[in-house]
Amino acid sequence: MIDRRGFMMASLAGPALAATASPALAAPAPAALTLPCVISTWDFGIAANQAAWAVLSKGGRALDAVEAGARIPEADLKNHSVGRAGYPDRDGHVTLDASIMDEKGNCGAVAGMEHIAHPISVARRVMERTPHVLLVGDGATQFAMEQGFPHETLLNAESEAAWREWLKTAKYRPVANSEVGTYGHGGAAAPLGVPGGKSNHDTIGMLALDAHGDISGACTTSGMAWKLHGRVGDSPIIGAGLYVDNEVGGATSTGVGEEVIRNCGSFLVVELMRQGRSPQAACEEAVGRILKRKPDAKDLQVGFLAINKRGEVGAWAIQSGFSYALCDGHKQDGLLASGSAT
Ligand code: SD4
Repeated sequence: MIDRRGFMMASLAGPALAATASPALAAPAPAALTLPCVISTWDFGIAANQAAWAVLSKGGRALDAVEAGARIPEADLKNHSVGRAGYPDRDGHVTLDASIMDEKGNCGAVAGMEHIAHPISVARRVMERTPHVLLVGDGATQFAMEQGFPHETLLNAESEAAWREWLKTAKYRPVANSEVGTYGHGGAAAPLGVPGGKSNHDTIGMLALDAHGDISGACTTSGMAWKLHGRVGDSPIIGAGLYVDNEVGGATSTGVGEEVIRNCGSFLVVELMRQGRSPQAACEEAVGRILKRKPDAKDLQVGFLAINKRGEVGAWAIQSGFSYALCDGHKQDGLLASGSAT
């Protein structure tokens, strides 16, 4: 278990730790962001935050901000972990997961949805135009098309080539999470590295506080590369990959979704903050809970990112390499390395 000193040292080492992830990494996290503000997972969160900032800086609603922000990596053809050009599942299908939640506790999500490039916007339509929370698979695609979203081929040449390369050595044997370097299918060393790690990271999780102090969150991903067809991760599960509560703050996660779902990760972080923990302490406790129940999870990556209503931010991961982007009126391109438990 990491102690406070360990965390401080990891934080101090942060910029060096993540220097390989991006040259733009800055100093350790500020004590708090000023409102309005937005934070998101990974270095591609910088561009997403700036799209969210365009909404927030004009006095816009946090919900509109997180939707606008999440759409940036969804549209990015160089990003193989979110939206268009996402890596496919074992059978070559690009299946997308997303969820969104507002300050009133309204939420919507889609899981395993194919052929629609902006799952975050479909999730918002589920929230606003249906009595439901979660639509899956073909039903989600059908709903999206009824709502006017274009039907597209999401697998691009680069992603297909990577999948075909993986197929050469894949054995399609489901394996335990503890087999490092494989994800879901034994036999092949994962060409993408540690599941959820630096080179196999997916998912943008985003949390925004608007000028009124209202919070919303969004989470969108193509999930783990080469997953079993039909596998759903944490990102579209409210309370796992995303949770916000306007009395407290919000949390989101990235990494191996199974471990997050098992521990109701984002809900846990928010509830710990409700009980008085700082966002940082809450993220550390949630990671610690995963490792306590399942020590083998040390070989996987899970990262939590959280913010409370005062704009205080926290982040913590099982392994080093998790970065997160911060944006407020002072600085719109902040990027920090999270500390880690191992
Ligand atoms: C999932 N949490 O589908 C997502 C993937 C991810 O870094 O974030 N990987 O489990």
